[in-house]
Amino acid sequence: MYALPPPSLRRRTLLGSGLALAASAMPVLAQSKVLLRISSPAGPDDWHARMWTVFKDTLEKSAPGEFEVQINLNASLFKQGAEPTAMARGNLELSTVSAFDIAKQVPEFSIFTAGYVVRDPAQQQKIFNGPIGAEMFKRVQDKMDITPLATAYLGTRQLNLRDTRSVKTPADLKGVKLRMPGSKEWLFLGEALGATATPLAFGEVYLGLKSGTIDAQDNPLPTVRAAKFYEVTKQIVLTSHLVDSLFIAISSKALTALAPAQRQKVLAAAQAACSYNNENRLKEEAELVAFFKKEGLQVSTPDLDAFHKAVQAAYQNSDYAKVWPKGLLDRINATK
Ligand code: KDO
Repeated sequence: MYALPPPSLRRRTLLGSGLALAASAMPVLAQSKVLLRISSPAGPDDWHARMWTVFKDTLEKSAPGEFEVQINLNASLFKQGAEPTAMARGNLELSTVSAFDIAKQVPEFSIFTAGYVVRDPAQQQKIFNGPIGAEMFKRVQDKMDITPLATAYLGTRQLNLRDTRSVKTPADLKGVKLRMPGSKEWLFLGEALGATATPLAFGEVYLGLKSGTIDAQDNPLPTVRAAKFYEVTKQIVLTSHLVDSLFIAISSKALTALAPAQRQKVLAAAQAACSYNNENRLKEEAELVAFFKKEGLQVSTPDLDAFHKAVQAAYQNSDYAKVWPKGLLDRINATK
């Protein structure tokens, strides 16, 4: 697991100036709880929403009475994608950030937004808990003023269609209005899959599918269940195009203001939350095809080779690949 915040932060906070020391003493002097506000677009029934309760409970056990953890779901505090800026400004302490959120400010992180790069959840954990993760998270810290603490497996993204159709290759998705979250990195992925990508916030997807303003959405199966998208769709195509990650991140300002022992406890709570999410999500992901079939959905597997080739070619020929650090793709591929 990711043991400690990367060295640049440790230098600034643990070995740093009197300012850091004064800041770390603040919560005790004030005799008040440290406020940790969390914002997430997830609905309460998804594992990466429930994991925040594990975070809160773990912290309450390791540091009784020291923290006030406020969990805000359904994008009720900040809209989806606005969390990193809010954390950098000190208006929010914690959230989950995606590779897509990061790539907006750290373009080389787009390697993790590319379809069919990360192979499976086990490899994902090895990548982000090893040297690649440490290097890439340092770039995030330096540029974004947030500190990634632990990596949650959001699941493997699949296509979910409002009406049934035969989908074997990307060409079969021509003209399909595929909802993607709202950023150019997400839209690129949707287009690489062969569809017509259209941006929409997560909270509007259910109604978009119901009313027919969109034809399809992509998300991991546990989210299709938790957000009840299966009620308003007829087909799942198991493209498995993205082994998706969410990083629990904390505002670096907030982290710096904590006493060293508190930092460790927050880190341990984030790791416990991710472990809870990862275990439950993996287990559920394995069971859900049967559940969706029972609910009357058609579940099909396309020509995965055709999808791999088309998506990988789209990225290799794009500007995204130009800024990927030299050799990183090979190092990712070699991570077993
Ligand atoms: C989504 O909007 O499709 C997405 O899956 C994108 C993720 O990065 C993440 O924001 C997620 O939604 C939310 O946490 C809701 O599950």
